[in-house]
Amino acid sequence: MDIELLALNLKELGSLVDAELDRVLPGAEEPPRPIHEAMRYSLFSGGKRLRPALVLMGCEACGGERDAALPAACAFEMIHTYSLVHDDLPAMDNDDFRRGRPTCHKAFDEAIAILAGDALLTHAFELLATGLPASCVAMLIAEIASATGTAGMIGGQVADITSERLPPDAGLVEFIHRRKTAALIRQAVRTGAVIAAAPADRVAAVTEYGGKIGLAFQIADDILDVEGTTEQLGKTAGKDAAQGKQTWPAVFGVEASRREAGELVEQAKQALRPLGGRAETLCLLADFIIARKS
Ligand code: GRG
Repeated sequence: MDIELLALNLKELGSLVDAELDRVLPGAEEPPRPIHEAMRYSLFSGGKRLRPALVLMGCEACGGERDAALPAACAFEMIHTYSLVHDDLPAMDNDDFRRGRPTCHKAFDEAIAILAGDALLTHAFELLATGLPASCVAMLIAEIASATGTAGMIGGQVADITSERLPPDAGLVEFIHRRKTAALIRQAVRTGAVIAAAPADRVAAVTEYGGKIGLAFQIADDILDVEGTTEQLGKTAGKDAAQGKQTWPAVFGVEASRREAGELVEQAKQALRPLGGRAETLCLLADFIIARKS
């Protein structure tokens, strides 16, 4: 399989996830309308659907059925979208554009954007509680809550906000990236492996892969913020430097960052060796994560 086939695979998985999200979300007409319109506005706005694809691919790479992982895949996209909606708020990164169109608080208002983010998060956990296999539902809910709470995504976001304009610091940027971004990506692919009832060594292999591509993803994102355009990214380019953020290029420079992302991807692919040929799609996805232009 080459990168074009991966693109087709991602498109197919994205369509599957979109159809399921449409099915499980309250309709835009359902009262109270503004919140359901806002949730749908932010979810159906052209995201890459990387995290749900990782849930589905992680499950398939471990011999599981795609359908068993679909509710969890949708839950990860809801959690990810909630984080973007809240991150864009004036109290946080204060951004006007996301996924190529006005951010949720610009298209609606701040109160609705806050509530839409909250509702996406709570809906995600409802979906997990009702859609995960009975054998692993409690364990996965605890793990996903931890990966998205103060030990993970929220903790990383707090460190990100509170370290703006501090001198670039290698330890700090790794602390932020591992929590803000890598924790959710790592948990997405791990969740797929657990749903497939994979043996512990395979779950561990997939989890190691997830942590490494998660960090590589954020380093690639930092590089894109330096080198990409607003049009290409669908969000304001060059904001990290303007806000004095802790980024990989700010600490190590762009070229060293590119090298580090490449090495992490190679290590991630190595980690998948116990899975053999079944891991081919995940390996290609790792390459895509650092080759992407948006
Ligand atoms: C507000 C609780 C809370 C957390 C915010 C994830 C995050 C923490 C903030 C979002 C902004 C940001 C820079 C996140 C880092 C991860 C990242 C690069 C997200 C964008 O992910 P993509 O490129 O987005 O997969 P699409 O739109 O394709 O889904």
